[in-house]
This record gives sequence, C-alpha cells and structure tokens, in this order.
Amino acid sequence: MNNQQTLTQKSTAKIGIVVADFNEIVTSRLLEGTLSELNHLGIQTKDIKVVHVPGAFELPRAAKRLMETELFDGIIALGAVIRGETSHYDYVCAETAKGLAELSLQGANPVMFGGVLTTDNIEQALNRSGGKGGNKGRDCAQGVLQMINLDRRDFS
Ligand code: INI
Repeated sequence: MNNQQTLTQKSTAKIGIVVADFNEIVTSRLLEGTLSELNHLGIQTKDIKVVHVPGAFELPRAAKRLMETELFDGIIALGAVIRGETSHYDYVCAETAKGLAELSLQGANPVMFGGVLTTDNIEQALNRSGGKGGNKGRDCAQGVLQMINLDRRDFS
C-alpha cells in the first residue's frame, strides 16, 4: 500500500497520544489537529487514547507506558519546547528526542516525533500548530497511519 492509498482509504488502528501540558496554548492546538485528522482518516474516537504529561521531558516515559500495554498500533507524541534564556531548552529537546527515537526503534510500534515542536519563539510554535505552517499534529496523524501500514505489510 502506498502513501496515497493510506490517506484515501479509511483506516483501522488503535492510536495512543501523549501530550505535554507545558505551553498548553500550543499543544492543545496540536492535539485538536491530530484528533480531527485521525477522525478524518477513519479512526474512531473510541480507538484513540489521550494521556497528558507535565512537559515534553515526560513524553518518552508516557509513550513507553502506553506501548507496554500492547493496546496500540502506533503512538503520537505532542509537545512544544520553546527556547528560553537558559540551557533547559537544549536538555529537554535532546532527552525528548532521544527517548522517543529509542522507543520507536526498540519498541513494537511506531512513535511519531514530528508533533514535538522545537522553536525559538511562541510565534513559530503557533504557526506550526494551525497557523500558516500547517498543523504538525495533523501531519503526525497521517504519518502514524503510514507507519502502521508499513508494519502490516508483508515484504515476502
Ligand atoms: N517543557 C516543555 O514541554 N516545553 C518547554 O519549552 C519547556 N521549557 O522550556 O522548560 C519544558 N520544560 C519542562 C520539562 O519538559 C519537564 O516537564 C520538567 O523539567 C520536569 O521534568
């Protein structure tokens, strides 16, 4: 199945979403975009579980917990890390990316990282969460279904 088919056919999958409450003005918009696109692509609300965590740093652990339940076909992480005046930004970005990448590679299911925004300021984050830069949550909804289809493909 190619990507075009993925996006035009109605999909069946169980999706876990982990969303950081830090910079909630941005992450609520990412969540909105993710949910509406998943619904648009045929995923029913009953097949989506949303779990909130304090900040992006906590996303890998929450994603791991969801994956360990074996109830989900794919996981989407949503967060907004916005550069401040301290090095905290760099630590949060690095650890979040590392944790989610590790989980996606070692775990049973795909984990989408594209919904974790890392920006210099709030304007850039708002642009990418329903502004002129689109909505990265929406992109993740499409991406996770593409990855789930890849997992289901028989390469023999
Ligand atoms: N968490 C975010 O999600 N975004 C940020 O911009 C951010 N900044 O800038 O500090 C942030 N920090 C909190 C961090 O994710 C943890 O929740 C906190 O350190 C507790 O572990």
